[in-house]
Amino acid sequence: MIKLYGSKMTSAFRCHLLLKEMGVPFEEVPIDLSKGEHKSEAFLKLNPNGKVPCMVEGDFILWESMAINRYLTHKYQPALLGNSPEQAALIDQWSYWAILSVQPHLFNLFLSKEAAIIEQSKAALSPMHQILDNHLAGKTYMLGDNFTLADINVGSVILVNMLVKNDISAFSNIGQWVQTLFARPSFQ
Ligand SMILES: N[C@@H](CCC(=O)N[C@@H](CS)C(=O)NCC(=O)O)C(=O)O
Repeated sequence: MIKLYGSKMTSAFRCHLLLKEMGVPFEEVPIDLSKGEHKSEAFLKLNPNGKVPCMVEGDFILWESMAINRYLTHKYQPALLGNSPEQAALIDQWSYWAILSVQPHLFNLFLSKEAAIIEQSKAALSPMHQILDNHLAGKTYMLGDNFTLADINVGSVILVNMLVKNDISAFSNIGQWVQTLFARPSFQ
């Protein structure tokens, strides 16, 4: 049985979403960050970075949420990686974009109390949301008609806007896509 360390309120969220989407059974191992459980000796043996998520399947240990999601998809539902090398590459492109370019600014909105940092992050996010909104025009999902791992990986980042109460209602294509995602049992 797969063990997933980290709660849904962390970067483990996208791994939870994917496992639910694929219907793969797993055990959620809560790691209380407020109690420093991610820095415990036992957890550092699994992930020396002291961060969640971490996945353990048998004697295979994997950390970094995007790597975990790619592994799980490849193993359990490769159709979610699209139907060509090009589609798989586009899934990677959007996944890296979301976690490397977008997420740091959303984390700033979540963690920072400094008005200047918050304003800078909001200003940086706006053109990125515009890029995504333009991309989603006329599409149901990130890659077109079919739901793929890109929807989970990018969706899990974009939904942080709701958590930090960053208004993205001006981006109507993103809004429509988010509603489509929310209709899926895994996202519910
Ligand atoms: N790039 C990593 C980020 C992991 C990460 O930053 N996790 C946070 C929770 S969202 C964490 O464990 N923070 C604890 C710490 O940094 O001490 C991933 O996507 O897995």
